[in-house]
Amino acid sequence: MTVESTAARKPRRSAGTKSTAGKRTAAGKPANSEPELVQLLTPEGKRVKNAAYDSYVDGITPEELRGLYRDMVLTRRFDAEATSLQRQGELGLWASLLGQEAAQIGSGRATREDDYVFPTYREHGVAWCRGVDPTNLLGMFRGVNNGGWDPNSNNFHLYTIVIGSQALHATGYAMGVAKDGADSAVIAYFGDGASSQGDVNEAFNFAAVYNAPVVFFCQNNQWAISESNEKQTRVPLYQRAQGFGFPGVRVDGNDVLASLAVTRWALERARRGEGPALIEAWTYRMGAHTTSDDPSRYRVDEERRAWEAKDPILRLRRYLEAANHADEGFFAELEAESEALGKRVREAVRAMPDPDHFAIFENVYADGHTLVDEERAQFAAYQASFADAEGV
Ligand SMILES: Cc1ncc(C[n+]2csc(CCOP(=O)(O)OP(=O)(O)O)c2C)c(N)n1
Ligand SMILES: [Mg+2]
Repeated sequence: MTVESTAARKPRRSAGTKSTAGKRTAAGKPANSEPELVQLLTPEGKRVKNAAYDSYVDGITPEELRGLYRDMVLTRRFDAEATSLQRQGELGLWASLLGQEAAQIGSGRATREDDYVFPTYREHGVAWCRGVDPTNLLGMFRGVNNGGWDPNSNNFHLYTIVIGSQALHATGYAMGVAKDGADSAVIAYFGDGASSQGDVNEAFNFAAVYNAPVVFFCQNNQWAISESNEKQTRVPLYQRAQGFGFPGVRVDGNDVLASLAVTRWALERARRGEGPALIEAWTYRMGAHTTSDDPSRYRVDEERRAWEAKDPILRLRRYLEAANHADEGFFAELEAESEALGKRVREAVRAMPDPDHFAIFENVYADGHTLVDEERAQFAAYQASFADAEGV
């Protein structure tokens, strides 16, 4: 549903489950009870114990923790630059990841080089972890290419706009991985809104029945454009997995350490042949859906403010400082690195050449196709007609 169709409605006040208060779910729990949220770092930056997931991050070094912090800061900086570039008319559109850095960096850093990632369109942090140059993410949003990178160079598939379809691609790919006898895993990213798509539910079922080594990583950022997640589901999303026959976990998606631990758990069990898992990363889209959206038309500021207090970057910084894992020099250097990244991104975007008119016909079929040849010829004739007009 688009923003236009909901604009007349009153903004809702919170993301609770008030309408079902007092009722009980099929599982027998009160519908308004808080589902268990895996958290290793509180918003205040305190490390809390978790018997089930601590072992996945036990050996993490101060250097690795600083690395996660650096990843999140640089990703946020890149994202802010891209938003500004859109406002300056350099990009046609941008889908910001602001607020979702921990979910993406934690899960992205859990992947192994030979794993394969199927993103949606907002996974700039995961792309960063996979080694995709951030400037490559911008070509499609500038309208100068149809993707921007070779998916097989980093095992990071192209951005997918058709909501939820990549869950099926990932599952099919994972079934192939299993048939090859490889021990790599696949991870599919999608949103809370996508969870309502048939494709995602079909993917869940195929993955379960074929025991495919795929992790479904749902970033529940509370909104699907202007539609709140109350409109997507009557049960917490992670509980859907149970009905398909695989485990589901809700993780604090603003906690990078917890996101890393839970994704490692899910990927490792997939690699061992134990099948799919669903991770619901509980997070918040701090910005607009895209630069074409105006969230003030459908949500209230106090909701955003409540999530600001749970900022993923701030909480890791508090932890690093309290544990003496990072000094002023580290933060100053990172600031300089962010500035340099911003400059590089701005310069790269402005220097992007316009595409060759005929590039659209490439990469449709591996070996070409007569229909595409025909269309190319028609397009060439159309282009040539302008040359005639100019000559008159
Ligand atoms: C099949 C399909 N239906 C509708 C759309 C229009 N659309 C684009 S983004 C979006 C909302 C997606 O929300 P969610 O899955 O929560 O992801 P988020 O944008 O919040 O990351 C919709 C409905 C689309 N791109 N594809
Ligand atoms: Mg969403």
